[in-house]
Amino acid sequence: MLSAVKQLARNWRWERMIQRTRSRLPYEQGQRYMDYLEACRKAYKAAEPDEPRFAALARDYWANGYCTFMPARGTELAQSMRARVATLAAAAGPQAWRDDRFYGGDTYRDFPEIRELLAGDLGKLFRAIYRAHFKIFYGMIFRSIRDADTPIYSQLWHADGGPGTCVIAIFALTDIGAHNGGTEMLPWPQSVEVMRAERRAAKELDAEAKALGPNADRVALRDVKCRFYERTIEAGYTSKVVRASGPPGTLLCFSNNVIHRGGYPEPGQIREVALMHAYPSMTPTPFDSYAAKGVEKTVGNPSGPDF
Ligand SMILES: O=C(O)CCC(=O)C(=O)O
Repeated sequence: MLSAVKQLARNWRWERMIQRTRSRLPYEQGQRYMDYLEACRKAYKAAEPDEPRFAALARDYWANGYCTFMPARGTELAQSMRARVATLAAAAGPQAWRDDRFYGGDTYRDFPEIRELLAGDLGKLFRAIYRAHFKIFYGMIFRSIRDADTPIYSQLWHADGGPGTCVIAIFALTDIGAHNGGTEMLPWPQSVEVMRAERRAAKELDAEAKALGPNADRVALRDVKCRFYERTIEAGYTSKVVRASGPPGTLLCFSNNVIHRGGYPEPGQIREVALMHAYPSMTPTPFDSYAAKGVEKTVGNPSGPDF
C-alpha cells in the first residue's frame, strides 16, 4: 500500500516535470531553463508584437513540438548556400567533409544566406516561439548519404534529452522527404506518452542493457532505448508520425525532446541541411559576436541557460 502511494507520488512528480520543463533533465536543471525563458520574456516586454504568421507557427511549435515553413527567398537562399558549400569544399580539399559534417566554413560567418535567415524570417520565428530575444548555441552543415546497411545514431528514434528551451532549426539545402531521410517526428503529446511507457518499462530495459555485458559500449546501450521507441511507435503510433518534406529552402523547427529520427536516405539519394540550436536570450541576438567568432559546434549542450 505504502509503496503504491510512493509510486503514485513519483508518477505525479514525473508528469509535472515533463509538462513544465519539456525535458527529462533532472527537475531543477530543467526548471532553470524554463525560469530563464520567463525572465527573458519579461525583459522583452517592450518589443513589437509578432506577425500573425509567426505567432501561428509558434502556437504549432508549442502544441506539437515542431513547425515547418518556407521563409522568404527560401529556395533561392538554399540553392545559393548549397553552391557556396560546394565552392568552399573544393577550396578546403578532402578535409572539408568528415563523418558527413562540413568543416570547410562557419555556418554563420561564411554564409550570408544564414545571416539573412536569422535577420529575417527565422529570427522572427525564434522570437515568436520564445516571445523573447534568441541566441544561437551552435550551427553546423551536414549531409546524409546511405553509408550503412541499417540506420545508426540519429537515424534511429531518439530524443536528445537537452533543455526544454532548445529549438533545433533545420534549413534544407536540398529538397527533403522520405527519399532522402527527411526528419520524422512524433508530436510532443505522443512523445510524452511513449516516454511514459518507457518509464513503465524501465526494469525490462535495464535488464536488456545488462544482458549486453559489462563491456557494452554507449552505442549499444543507446540502441536498447532506440529499439524500445521503434517497437512502441510501430505498435501504436505510426499514424501520428510526421515527416518534414518540401523543396530546398524548407525550414523545420522542432524541440530536441520530441522523439525523432532522420538522415537515412534511399541508396543514391543525398540530403544536405544546415542545423542550428537556438535558445532564448535576455538581450538582442549578438550577431556581431557571431560574425567575429562564428557559431561552430564545440559541445553538445550549454553549461547553463545564460551562456
Ligand atoms: O538529421 C535529422 O533529420 C535529425 C537530426 C537529429 O536527430 C538531431 O539533431 O538530434
